[in-house]
This record gives sequence, structure tokens and C-alpha cells, in this order.
Amino acid sequence: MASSLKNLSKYNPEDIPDSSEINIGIVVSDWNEEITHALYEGCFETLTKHGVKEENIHTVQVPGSFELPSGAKLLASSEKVDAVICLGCVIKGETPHNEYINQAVATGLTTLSVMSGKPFIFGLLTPNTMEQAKDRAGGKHGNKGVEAAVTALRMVHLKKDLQSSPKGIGFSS
Ligand code: DLZ
Repeated sequence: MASSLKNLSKYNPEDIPDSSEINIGIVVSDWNEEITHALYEGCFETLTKHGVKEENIHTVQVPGSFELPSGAKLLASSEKVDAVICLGCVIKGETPHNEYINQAVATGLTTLSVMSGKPFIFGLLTPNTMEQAKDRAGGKHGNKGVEAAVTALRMVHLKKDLQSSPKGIGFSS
């Protein structure tokens, strides 16, 4: 499997333009907080590394990953944000419960993104074990929080580029 071979969080920082005027929302799930807080640290650090001002990063916590889409919607409605990053960790259990949560989050965030024209980023770990989660929250496969931050910035810059270009496809703000 590809992920057993590499750190998935490697990227070229020069690919991300200055982000000092960007506002970001972050929603963090309390479930598996050892993991989600590590994701948050990686995410926050990456945003500030690219110039996002600390006062322009708006963070809220939700009880579990199932609440990520509704928390994201509430945050986007109450703060001026260019993108919302959702961080959670659902570990596979003895029943299909995890599948329902993961599917609901994926569908919820896709719907929010498409309907609003604003990026809602899927920073949800869906591991089989706690060890796999640790590997992806600052361990040997990097930190999914870093990837989520990079994805958010890339999507915000993509939207800005399209809006400012004559060939822009006309997103509403
Ligand atoms: C109930 C539950 C379970 C069993 N497992 C997880 C998990 O591994 N990760 C997670 O983020 N949340 C879990 N939850 C909580 C649900 O996401 C949700 O908060 C509750 O079902 C209430 O809606």
C-alpha cells in the first residue's frame, strides 16, 4: 500500500502564495483528542507558517466527528472565513458505526463546499487502529492536519485566482 511507504504530508512550501490576508475556521472533534489535538497543532502551525495571522484563525470544538459538518456550518455563518478545516478521528470499531460517521462527514462537507462555493476541508482520519492514527497525526506518515491546512490554502488561492482572472467562473463570495 502506498501509504506504508511514505510521509504523506510532504509538499513544496513555495507552491503556496502569501496567505496573510486569509481567514480560516478550524473545527476540532473532542473524540480521540490525543489525535485530534495533534492534527490541530500541525494544522495551526502550517497556516501561520504561510502567513495566516493567529487572530484570523477561528477555532471551535465539537463533541464528535459526526458534528463536524454542523459545527463547520455554524462557524462559517458566524465568522468571516475563507475556508473551514474539519479535524477528527474515527477509529474502526466492532460495528459499522464508523462507516456511517465517515460517510456522513464526507457527504456533509461536500455538500457545504459545493453549495457555498467555499472550501470545507476533510481532515478526518479513518484508521483501523490507534497506531495507524498516531502514524498520521505527527508520526511516520506525517500529519493530516498539515495536509488539511495546505489543501485549504490552495483552494482559497485557487478561488481568488479564478475570481480575479477574466476567465473566472464566477463563484459567489
Ligand atoms: C459515538 C462515537 C464513536 C463510537 N466513535 C467515535 C470515534 O471514533 N470518533 C469520533 O470522532 N466520534 C465518535 N463517536 C461520536 C460521534 O461522532 C457523535 O459525536 C455521536 O454519535 C453524537 O452525535
